[in-house]
Amino acid sequence: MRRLASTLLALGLATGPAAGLVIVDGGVAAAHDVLERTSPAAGTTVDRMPQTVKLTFSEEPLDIGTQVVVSGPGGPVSSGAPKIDGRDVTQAVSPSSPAGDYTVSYRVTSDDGHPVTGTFGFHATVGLDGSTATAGPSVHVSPDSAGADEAKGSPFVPILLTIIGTVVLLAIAGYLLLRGREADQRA
Ligand SMILES: [Cu+2]
Repeated sequence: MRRLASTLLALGLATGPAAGLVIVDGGVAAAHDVLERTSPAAGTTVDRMPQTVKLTFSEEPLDIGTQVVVSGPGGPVSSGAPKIDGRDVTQAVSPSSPAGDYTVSYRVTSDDGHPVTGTFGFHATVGLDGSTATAGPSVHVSPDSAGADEAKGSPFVPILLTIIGTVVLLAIAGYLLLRGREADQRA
């Protein structure tokens, strides 16, 4: 009985804060600015390298610590600081940006104060410098880049974890109650 009680205590200590954290995290995630769309769109091929890369978020990001790094076959091509205009964050690129595969890594400050980061890729068939490249299977889009998926998936996992945690604790409480009754009957 004593061992069981200490097990329960350990379990409570382990799951309690985790469950609390999960609930807090779930609530906060709803206020997060989520990347809604980009131009060029993630994983697509554009005929011509655009002069700017645009990211549109679900809400207006704060004008703090905004970073958009556009990297092409020859390295980073971001030109100047990113501009926030409402929900849009625009990053200009160098006029000598070549054709090829591009990766865009961004970091904005959500209006709830949290950083929102991610990466996406696209392919430019013709560069701003006039060079050309062939789109192949080399356009990589990282799985965490799709902001929409993140928004859909995140609320369910915390809820599921909370349910599992509650069920486990109820089962242990029920077991302890039964054990207590048996002990009473024996006494
Ligand atoms: Cu947040």
